[in-house]
Amino acid sequence: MEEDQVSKSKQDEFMKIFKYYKSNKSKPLLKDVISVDECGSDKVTEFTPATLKEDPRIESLGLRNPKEWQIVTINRNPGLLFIRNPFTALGQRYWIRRCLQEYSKKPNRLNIDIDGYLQDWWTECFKLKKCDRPLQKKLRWATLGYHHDWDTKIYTEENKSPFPEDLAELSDVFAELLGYTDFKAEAAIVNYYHMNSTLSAHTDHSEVNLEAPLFSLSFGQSAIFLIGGKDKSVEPSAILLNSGDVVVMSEEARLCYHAVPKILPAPNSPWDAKDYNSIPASTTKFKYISEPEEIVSSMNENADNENWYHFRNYIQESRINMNVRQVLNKKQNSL
Ligand SMILES: O=C(O)CCC(=O)C(=O)O
Repeated sequence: MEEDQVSKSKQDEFMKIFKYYKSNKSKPLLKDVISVDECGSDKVTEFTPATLKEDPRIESLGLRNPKEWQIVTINRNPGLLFIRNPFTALGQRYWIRRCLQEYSKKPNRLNIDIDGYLQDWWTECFKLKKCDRPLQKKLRWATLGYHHDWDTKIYTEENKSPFPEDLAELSDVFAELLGYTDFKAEAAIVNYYHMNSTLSAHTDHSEVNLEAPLFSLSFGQSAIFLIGGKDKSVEPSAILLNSGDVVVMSEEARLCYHAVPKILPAPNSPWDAKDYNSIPASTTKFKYISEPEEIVSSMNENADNENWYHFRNYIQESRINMNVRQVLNKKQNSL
């Protein structure tokens, strides 16, 4: 092979693996996909941050006791942290519902905005009583806080709306427990995937602050997540993400290429696990949530199976990923 052909084929290492897992013609083998529950210390390393402690906010946010969390680093990918589903079943239900019913409302931006203005997509889907499946399937992303501009990739003060208090609080809890000081959630993309959806290779580099970690939370159907290096010549690791799993991209991993070549059926339905009992009223002090009673009552609404029926129907065939970023540098107040 000529020298430039060799270097081209090296450059395409990421794409080669992406295409392999994406393929529907020849079904990919999953033997090299890291499943944190099943793999050994050659692939992952258990990690208990010194900052991991109980936090009075966790129950109201739908999280389990951090002492029970399984946290690992991925040996091939320094800076990448993985938390195996730290959510209760009620917590999974709450966050799935928020993504569908609340984060899809104005003033947040949606991919379907170009088809015409919809104030409230989820309600619109049920306007005629029967679910409008085609409209439901059209939603692919919503942006919150500083809105990601898909063309320019530049955030601006003019293109910004209030960041949801509950998601800011949840991100703050993860950041504090994992020892990332001063993290502030300022922008998020919510991705809505169906069984044939993919997300191509990219890096997230629009934020002014590239030192702050990026938190990526997955719910619903499973996915193969690829993460490689700073260019596409690095062969990516393939990691299985199940409902509730949290990936943190920090340090060296923050600017690495990543992608989702495949959505897979979830092996189980943790949103229907047995622990979806109501939680008690909270007197907890929150940093961002201004109405603590509201989050507790919204969380508890989901314990009612009838209430949760439409959300279950959606998530049984879809995956939702929320990825949360800090945009500004410490002490910077605006762009
Ligand atoms: O869906 C995922 O797990 C990844 C999403 C992502 O990389 C992004 O939105 O930038």
